[in-house]
Amino acid sequence: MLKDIFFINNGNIGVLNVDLTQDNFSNMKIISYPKKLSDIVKNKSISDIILNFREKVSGLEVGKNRTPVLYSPLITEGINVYSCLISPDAIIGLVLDKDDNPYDLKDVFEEQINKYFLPEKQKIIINYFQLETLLISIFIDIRRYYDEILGYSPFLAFRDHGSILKVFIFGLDEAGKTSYVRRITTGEYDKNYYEPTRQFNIDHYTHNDYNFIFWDVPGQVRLRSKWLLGMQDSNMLIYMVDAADEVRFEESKKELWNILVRYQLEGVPLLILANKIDLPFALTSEKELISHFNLNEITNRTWDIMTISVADNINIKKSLDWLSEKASTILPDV
Ligand SMILES: Nc1nc2c(ncn2[C@@H]2O[C@H](COP(=O)(O)OP(=O)(O)O)[C@@H](O)[C@H]2O)c(=O)[nH]1
Ligand SMILES: [Mg+2]
Repeated sequence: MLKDIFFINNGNIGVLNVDLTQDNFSNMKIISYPKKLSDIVKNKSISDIILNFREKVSGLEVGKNRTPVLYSPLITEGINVYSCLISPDAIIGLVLDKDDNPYDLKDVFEEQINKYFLPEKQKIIINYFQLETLLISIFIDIRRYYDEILGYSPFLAFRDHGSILKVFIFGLDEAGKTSYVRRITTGEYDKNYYEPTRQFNIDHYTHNDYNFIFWDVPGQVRLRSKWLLGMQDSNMLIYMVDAADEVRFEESKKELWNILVRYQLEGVPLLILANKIDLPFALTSEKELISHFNLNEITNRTWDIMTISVADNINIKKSLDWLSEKASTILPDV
């Protein structure tokens, strides 16, 4: 089973220029998901892994044509690592269970690397936020591959076998996205809940035997351009609106339509959740919401709207039922 994915470079993604054969790794940047690499391998082993990488890096031709190079898998300090040099100075690695055969993953790993890290595609990665999205996306794709192709028992202790459905939740900041996912996965709501600074929340939840992975991404203006990247391969979309914040309806409508017109996401079912109907001034009329957001003009997918309150736990289960009903049309055999 794939346990973790990590990325290492010199801490400057804009300029991929570190020489891994140098001794100085003081600026080294490590990103990993879902766990911190240091929690998995302990500090001593990270440096061992890197030493191993360095030995392999020297003499490689990667610097010339910048083509990714898949390393042979290695077990170092009991850790099973399968990695790829994606540029002269950056490595992506998979941490596997000790008994796993890394070559089972060769095809899917190569496919993912080619999808995102061929020289001409590297340009699109402009910051760590995007990079983290990519890592998570690759992680999920490889996990899906384990489940669906290799037939491993599903990850995260899912009760029943079933494929994983990616549900992408977007919407303006403060709409209640993070509270919604937290309500679903923990049953709790706390208006003073302090959201961790992590830029992404990815959580899983099983409902009616369907395994959902919720992607909850930040809605701040400066991050909205990244939505499209994380949405790739989504099975369903949830758009969250703050029904009590009519002042921002226009802005919210614009962001929704920015995504709806993208051809990449055509056909992906959409559920619009109008949240915070516990507040006295919230707009609770579905009809009016539909007209505010021009929802009747959506023709390239199935969609629905629900008014909800995460705070008062209104219609949360109903929204999950909607997701599993759509899931049954995507995965009829589960
Ligand atoms: N009254 C009310 N407040 C809510 C509800 N859901 C979320 N909030 C509050 O709205 C604010 C933003 O929520 P958050 O989940 O962080 O929104 P996000 O930015 O979309 O992730 C927080 O203060 C929440 O406590 C709701 O159903 N009713
Ligand atoms: Mg949030």
